[in-house]
Amino acid sequence: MTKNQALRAALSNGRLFTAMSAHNPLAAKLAEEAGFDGIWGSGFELSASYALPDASILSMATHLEMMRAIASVVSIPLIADIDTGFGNAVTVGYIVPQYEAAGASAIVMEDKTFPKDTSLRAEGRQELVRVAEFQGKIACAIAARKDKDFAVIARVEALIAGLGQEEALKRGLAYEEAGADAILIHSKQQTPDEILAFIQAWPGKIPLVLVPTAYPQLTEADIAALGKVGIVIYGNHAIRAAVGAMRAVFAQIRRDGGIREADKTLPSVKEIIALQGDAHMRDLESRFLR
Ligand code: SPV
Ligand code: MG
Repeated sequence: MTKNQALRAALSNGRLFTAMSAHNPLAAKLAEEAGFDGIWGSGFELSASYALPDASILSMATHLEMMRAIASVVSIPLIADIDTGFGNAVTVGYIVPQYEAAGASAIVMEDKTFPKDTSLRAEGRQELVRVAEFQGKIACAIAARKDKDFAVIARVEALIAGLGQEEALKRGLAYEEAGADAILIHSKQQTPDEILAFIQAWPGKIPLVLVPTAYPQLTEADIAALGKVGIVIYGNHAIRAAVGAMRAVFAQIRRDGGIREADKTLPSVKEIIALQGDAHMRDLESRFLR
């Protein structure tokens, strides 16, 4: 089964697919090692890793190259976060084949205006494009894909923009009609109520995708029991884990005036060399270095 087929199957087999965020290939490898079904190529994480806001500041080329690097080191599907599609429907028609060629198995495109603001920022600028315009962007993404198993996931930001359930449901259905393979419905409410109300009311035939960052109480078992959700994305846990771990170790080294104590808590250099793909290099060395 190809990576695209594995993700496609997840959208129809009724089993919840779990995707962990990554901002570089090493994080993606660790997510695969931990047993996640796929990788979320998060724009938020990549922006954060450059210490920049997630607000259409990094270029498409920067994101695309990171997706290529991630896809080349993992054997699980990569879902690429293409934000607003970096432009209009015509732009989308050019970038989708590039993401597909880079090894992504799906794109998620959101119905916000370009330049976007990140969804979970307090008082962020959340403006949506017209429904017809976004339907055109989805239809163009579908027309542009080469492999029919490459998934086009439409992301509804109506709840993030405070436009309410009716608008969110209307947009979800309009995007399904335009050909989307799944609907990512995003919410920044700190309880699952808003998202649960949407899921209960969702009349569409295609599965939903959740990013429960703001409402972490909802477990995978809870989500699976709802029956309508195909994918859960953990949106920023790699970068937050990295920030927490680096802060703690850096502070300890400053406190101790040296690395002796901190060293005991860290993965060994040998472990990092293994993660760099040492086994493959040793194989090449033994076979071809003459
Ligand atoms: C991302 O991880 O880049 C996302 C999810 O799009 S969120 O940051 O919650 O909008
Ligand atoms: Mg994003």
